[in-house]
Amino acid sequence: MEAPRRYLAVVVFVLTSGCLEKPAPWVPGASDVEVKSDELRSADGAGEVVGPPLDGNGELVAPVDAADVGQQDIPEICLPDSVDVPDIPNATEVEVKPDLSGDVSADGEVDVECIPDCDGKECGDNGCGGECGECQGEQEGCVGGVCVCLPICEEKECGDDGCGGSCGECDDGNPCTDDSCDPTAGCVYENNALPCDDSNWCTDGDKCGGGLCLSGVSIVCDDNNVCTSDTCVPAVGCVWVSNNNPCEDDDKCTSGDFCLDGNCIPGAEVVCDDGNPCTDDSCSPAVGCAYTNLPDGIQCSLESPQDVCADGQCVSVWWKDSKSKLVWQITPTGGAMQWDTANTHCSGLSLDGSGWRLPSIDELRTLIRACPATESGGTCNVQDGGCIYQEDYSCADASCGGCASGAGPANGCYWPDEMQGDCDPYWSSTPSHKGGCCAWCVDFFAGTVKGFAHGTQTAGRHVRCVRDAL
Ligand SMILES: [Ca+2]
Ligand SMILES: [Ca+2]
Ligand SMILES: [Ca+2]
Ligand SMILES: [Ca+2]
Repeated sequence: MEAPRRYLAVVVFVLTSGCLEKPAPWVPGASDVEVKSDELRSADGAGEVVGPPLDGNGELVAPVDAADVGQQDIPEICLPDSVDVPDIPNATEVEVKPDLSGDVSADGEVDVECIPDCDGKECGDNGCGGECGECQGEQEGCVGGVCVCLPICEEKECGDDGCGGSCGECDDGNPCTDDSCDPTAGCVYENNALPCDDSNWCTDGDKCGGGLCLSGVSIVCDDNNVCTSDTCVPAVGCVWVSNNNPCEDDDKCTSGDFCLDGNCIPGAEVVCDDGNPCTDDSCSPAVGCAYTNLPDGIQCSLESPQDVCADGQCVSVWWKDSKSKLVWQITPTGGAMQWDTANTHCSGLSLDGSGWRLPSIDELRTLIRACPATESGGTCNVQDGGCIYQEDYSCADASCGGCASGAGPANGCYWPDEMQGDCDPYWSSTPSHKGGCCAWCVDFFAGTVKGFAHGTQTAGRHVRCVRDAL
């Protein structure tokens, strides 16, 4: 702030040339007496101002008559015809000292001395038309009385401004460019390959290329939950919405499992029933339904007591021939065997009870179907109580030879459909020779009635036991 200027007005009255021999002008009071401008005339002994009169312009009216000045013995004052009194604003506050060492210009103007004010300034106007100092630096200029470096940035968008600062920053706001300043070219933006963000939450590994942020790979939103529909929204990322899809609760003993609130809800319990009375039906979550065979021989039908389980199947173990009224073992047991063994096999058989025996040749012939010559009552003459021994070769005539091989009505066999087993010769209990060496058989492959030796035939001689109806 500019220091207040104080003008020390030294008002000097100089006698005109016509008054040189006269005493020095009188100035009221002592040199340290403050005098009001309108009291520049004189003062009496009591300090009263009695100076010479002023005209309307504040100028002294000369000459001054001593009588007008007062009664004191005051030398006559010689005053110029007129003296310009400096226009002193607010003169009541101006200290005026009667120092007569000053000058008065030729035209009578009173000089006012200017005191330079450089307090706290190293440069700039001193307030009196001069300078407080000069700045030395190449780019220095005076600002507020202080020498400061003035940046030079004409036609430069970046780089050093000469004052330790920068003319501007190179920033294109693009993370995919490296921003730098070339001293001559200005800002330079070079593409980089930094990771970036394409503002798409559904992509990952975004990377800069060609100055652009290139999207990375699509993210996988699969939460491995079939009960949520998985989608990706660029502004949000993965979104999982509960659905009502079918699902599997990892329990194979429930079915119709369904999704609810993102969870798989068990459906109805699985009913494990194979409709087979010879299996035990159960369920385990890991496996589901399981069917275990019940032990063989267990009766499996209330209506048909002959039905028992065998290898997990409910089968009839015997069949009653409505024509002969005989009850036959349906499935042969024991395989091929000698005649003696066949007899003991049947007598010891426990199949829905006991009472089994090896059939006689008459009983066995009742099983023959579709081969009239060897069926019961056919032309083949071999029969219990009749022609039975083969020594005379009179019993087994040509008709006992049966029919075409493998052409029977039950899968090629000449027996009822209900029968199971190999289509081979089956032992009867009836001997075919007097010596007891041999016995009659029926070969159901051709419907043949034929005798075989007891112990020499171990292959293909089967047994189907029979008993009477209960
Ligand atoms: Ca992304
Ligand atoms: Ca899901
Ligand atoms: Ca389930
Ligand atoms: Ca079952």
